[in-house]
Amino acid sequence: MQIVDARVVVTSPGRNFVTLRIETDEGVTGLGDATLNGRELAVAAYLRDHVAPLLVGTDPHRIEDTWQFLYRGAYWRRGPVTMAAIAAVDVALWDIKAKVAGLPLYQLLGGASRERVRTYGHASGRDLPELFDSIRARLAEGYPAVRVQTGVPGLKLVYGVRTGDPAPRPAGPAVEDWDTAAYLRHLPAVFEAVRGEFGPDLPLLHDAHHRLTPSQAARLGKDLEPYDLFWLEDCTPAENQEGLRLVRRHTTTPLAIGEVFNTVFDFQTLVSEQLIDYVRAAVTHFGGVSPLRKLFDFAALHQIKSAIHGPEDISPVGMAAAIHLDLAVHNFGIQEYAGHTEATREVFPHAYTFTDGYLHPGERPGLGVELDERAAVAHPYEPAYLPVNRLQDGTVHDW
Ligand code: EZ4
Ligand code: CO
Repeated sequence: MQIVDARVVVTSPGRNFVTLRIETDEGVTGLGDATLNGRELAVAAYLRDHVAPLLVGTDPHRIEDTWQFLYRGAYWRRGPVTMAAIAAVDVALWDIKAKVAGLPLYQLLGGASRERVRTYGHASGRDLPELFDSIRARLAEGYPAVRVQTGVPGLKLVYGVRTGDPAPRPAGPAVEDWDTAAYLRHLPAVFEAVRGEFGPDLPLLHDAHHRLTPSQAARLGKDLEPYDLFWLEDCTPAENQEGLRLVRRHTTTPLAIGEVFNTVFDFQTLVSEQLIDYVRAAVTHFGGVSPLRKLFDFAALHQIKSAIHGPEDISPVGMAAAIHLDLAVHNFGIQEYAGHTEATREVFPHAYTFTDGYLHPGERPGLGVELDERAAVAHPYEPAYLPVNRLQDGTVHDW
């Protein structure tokens, strides 16, 4: 069996997605997600100009060898553009192998370790009434766990808090504002109110989106302990992994990190010293199913669980790959799931299902996702940026 074509499709059914389609001489095709939010065309060019020509003529069954060839062979290792491109190849090759085997991908990963995949959804509000409505909406959709993001008095636009307006696509990044002291004062009261309204049983998560120093994160974790969070996410930029030692010493609030990481080296200290409880990498940004499976096996040695990144900017192809892994690995924790627009579901018809807050990959051979290229061309690429975040004096802050 040989690869005869590797094509990149960029489409924007509500937001931009980059998809790799690999075709073989036996007519079996595979799909991979290469979407890097806000930098989509860099990955498309990396794949189209540098990777696709190397794939033609090679054996699609050699998944591990192809991964090592693309990773080591480039010499310039790591980085989100490189690893998203390699991820798309890896996932497309797993799709092909599973289709040839006539099995859903999870069967090739060891088979199901559970019946279904627990998810969490996103709730947010500028104030408590809006937040409570948003949590109720997620519960009505069936979500068994909810991530809670809140406005902060005095700040106009805060990460993860929907304004009610349609998603803007400004020419440049939207500017959000930030005040760490105001946030640290406000957040515990919000969780107290949410616990008061929704009771002790509902698993609650919160994403601090890399904004705190280790000592600030330690204080926040401690202040949130009475509200029994499922996790506190990205409490501090963890490029300095040793910084998590301080956070860990001061709080028992569970910690989740890793959606911007792209290799196991980013997790090495965090995992080997058991400084976190959940690894948050995405199939799409971590180089695919092959390396993510290795990360989960490494994490399992330290009682750390999986929690694959799954916001709207992971395409249904990337989501499907995540769900197959979730079903298969023993140390599964939870899956982030934000759903997709109607137009996205039309462009990417898929077998996976979301029922009563739980995902299942379905039984179709391969990933169980298709790309309707006719539907895709109706949604051409639109330039879009992630927001940036500034302090009140104008200084750029982590967003
Ligand atoms: O901000 O995927 O936990 N989820 C998140 C996401 C990220 C986006 C960035 O593209 O933090 O919503
Ligand atoms: Co996050």
